[in-house]
Amino acid sequence: MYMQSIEFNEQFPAEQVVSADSLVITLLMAPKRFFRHGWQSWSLATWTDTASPLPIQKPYLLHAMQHNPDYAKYPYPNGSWIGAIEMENENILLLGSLGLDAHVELINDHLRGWYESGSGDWFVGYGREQSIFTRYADLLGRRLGSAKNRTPLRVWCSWYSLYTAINETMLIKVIDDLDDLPFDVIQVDDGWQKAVGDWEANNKFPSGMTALADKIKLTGRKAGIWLAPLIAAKSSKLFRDHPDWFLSDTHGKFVSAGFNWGEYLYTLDTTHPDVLTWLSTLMKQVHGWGFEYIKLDFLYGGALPGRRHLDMPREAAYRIGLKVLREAMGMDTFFLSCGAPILPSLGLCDALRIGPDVAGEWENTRDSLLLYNPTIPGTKNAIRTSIHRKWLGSLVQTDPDVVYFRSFECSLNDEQKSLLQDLALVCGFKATSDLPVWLKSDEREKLRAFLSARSEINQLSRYVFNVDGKIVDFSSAIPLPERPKGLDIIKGVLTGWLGNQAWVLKILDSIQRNALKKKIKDL
Ligand code: 9PG
Repeated sequence: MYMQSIEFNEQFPAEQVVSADSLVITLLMAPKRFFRHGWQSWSLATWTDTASPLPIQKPYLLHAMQHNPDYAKYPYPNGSWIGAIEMENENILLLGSLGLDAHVELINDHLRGWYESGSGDWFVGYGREQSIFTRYADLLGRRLGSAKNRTPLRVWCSWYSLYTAINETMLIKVIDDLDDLPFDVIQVDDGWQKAVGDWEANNKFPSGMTALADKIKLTGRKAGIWLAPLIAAKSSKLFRDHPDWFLSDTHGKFVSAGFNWGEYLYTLDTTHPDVLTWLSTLMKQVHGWGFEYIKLDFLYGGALPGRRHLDMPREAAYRIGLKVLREAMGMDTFFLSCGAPILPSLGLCDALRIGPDVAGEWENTRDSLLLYNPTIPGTKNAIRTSIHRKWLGSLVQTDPDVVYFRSFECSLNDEQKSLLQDLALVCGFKATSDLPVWLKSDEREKLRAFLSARSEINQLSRYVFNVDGKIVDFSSAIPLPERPKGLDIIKGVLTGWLGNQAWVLKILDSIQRNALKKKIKDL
């Protein structure tokens, strides 16, 4: 074990790079605030109050898909690769790894980072927040690379209106209805595939995926598609046919990649040669159908802890898989990674989702208060985490998820909608799922203006930006929910228990699907 320790003092250097398995910085006193950096796109990133550690988020069944699962119940302030603290003079001290498989914790006046296996370099920066993060990003770019494709694309994505209820007829109608709205990409999201793991068109797409891509391309736009190639649902043919391709633990039990679509999820071992061949063939096929914008989702699966065919650190194993996917889809394809571990995805994708999903509501009481879950879809959650990852913008296109212009099927008020739109401008990524038929004529024109404008952005302070001469303050999205009190504690325990039961999630999933089908039928 190669341990290093340094002491923080008045003459601390602005930056240094230290090599160590484990590096401890002894501070002058216990800090009040800690910058917590979540592992993957959806995991919480924010400044937290060290006086009251965050409650463990619920339900536990979803930890693998929302957290760095090994640290989901960690009792001290901690984060993936990065930890920073605020000083009295408003300077920050940042400890960030320059390699993968690293974690940082704060215990009283000790800020400590360690590599899960072996040794690596650490960046230690002290000074003004924005310049320290910029410098850290710069060094990360040199180690891990940065996106080559910097041209921002304006995307219409099917998810946040139609969800899994998409079908060929409906998408063709959307393509027609979008008419001359200035989108560069029409992206088909979840719902076209036979199963998660079986990436072939289902019977809602009888003409097949090539025909759909052709239809999109005829409008002069790129065709985009969603897949989650590293995971598979328990009921998929892939999982049944190739159980030996999936990650298991030391007892030989399959590693859970979470629970979604009413099913348990498992994850491929990206060190297995047959898996890599399968991934490569899949990507070539999807690209061959005509899709030139590919959103790969639930990518965290490839980096979950487990026993692999080749014994290597989990994030290094993930990166092997991601590289194969990237090369097979073609370097000219626009690659958006989502649900992706942040550092291990750098240099291999063009864009990265930097926060949880938005939703047509600001905050959901069940999820935020009773489950204390800041990763579950919701606009406040999405803004909070995305704004704390804006610093990644020099390395990759940062996707804060879609914006809403519609008032139909959306309870966000005008202020919340425009905050989300301003976030898109600040992050430089414009996307929406608003169905053209849902937009009133003034909403459609506002969307057109938003898509057409070029913006001038200036960061004034942590949460305040000058966006085209308008002062935009994201502070309203930052507070974490209040800790439950009184009766809510009991309700929280009960909700957490229910959320942990596969049968409950299965019922919820089928209720949601039926409600959606009904809604879509009226379109
Ligand atoms: C499709 C969606 C969309 C979306 C992605 C991702 O924690 N969760 O339970 C959770 C589930 C789904 C999810 C995010 C989090 O959404 O971010 O844009 O593509 O999959 O299924």
